[in-house]
Amino acid sequence: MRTEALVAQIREKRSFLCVGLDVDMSKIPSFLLDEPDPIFAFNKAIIDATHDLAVAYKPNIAFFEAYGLKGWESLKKTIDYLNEKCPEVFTIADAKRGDIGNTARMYAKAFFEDLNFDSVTVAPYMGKDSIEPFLEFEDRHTILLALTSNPGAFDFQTLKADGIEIYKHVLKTSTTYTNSEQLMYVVGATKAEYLKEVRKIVPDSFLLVPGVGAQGGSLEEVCKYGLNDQIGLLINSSRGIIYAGTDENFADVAREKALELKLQMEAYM
Ligand code: OMP
Repeated sequence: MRTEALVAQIREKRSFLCVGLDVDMSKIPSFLLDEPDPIFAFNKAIIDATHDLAVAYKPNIAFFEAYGLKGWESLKKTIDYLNEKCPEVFTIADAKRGDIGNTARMYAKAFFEDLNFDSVTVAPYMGKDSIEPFLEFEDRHTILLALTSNPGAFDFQTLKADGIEIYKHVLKTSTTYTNSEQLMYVVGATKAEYLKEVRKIVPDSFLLVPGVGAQGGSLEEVCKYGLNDQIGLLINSSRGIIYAGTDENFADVAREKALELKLQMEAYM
């Protein structure tokens, strides 16, 4: 998907909500466990209930891989359903990959060609040759971890090298890569005050911002420092939406939570 199409969708839906599909079988309503594919049944219900409110969906690959072959089948069904049912939405494979060039190329093939995702999350630690193979895919986006939402982010990402924090090196250096216009960046909602600095380096890039809801990040702060002319934000909530309800009406409750966030976003647009 081209960035222009994402921006048009955001303006049309008046939302920059990303729904995270982090499906844990121990948390989904128990009646779904009788379904032949409980994970897909859960995702389908969530997608059906929220796709007019969300502009992006982010299946976190760990939650599928944890269930082996069956989990991978559920992932395939989920992405195929998203691409067929709501082709306008932006899809993110949250895989946090990163490896030497020829291996990176195979990761890129897996997520862009075989599964047909619009984007994939990538860890920047191994540098240029681990990232550029993803950028060779036209109209696909690579979402680099810049400043993550977890407490461990301070172990390395904010340390200084040559007087500059490492997450700033990630932002600056990556803008020199071939096809860097296809890069987006992860900045955690729990680090909203850093967005001012992030925007000085990448004023026009889209930022994927996880960490509102369950991790305590503030939507207001993120919007204050992160919004740009094209909106430039995708704000993810996973547990806060998908596990808000626990019984037969879980999808309706998920919709209510998604609507709450969408209305708050609309107010900041
Ligand atoms: P909730 O805390 O349940 O909303 O889920 C957050 C989702 O975003 C999970 O899938 C995380 O793996 C992911 N995430 C973070 O929480 N923090 C980050 O810094 C980066 C990500 C991510 O890349 O999406």
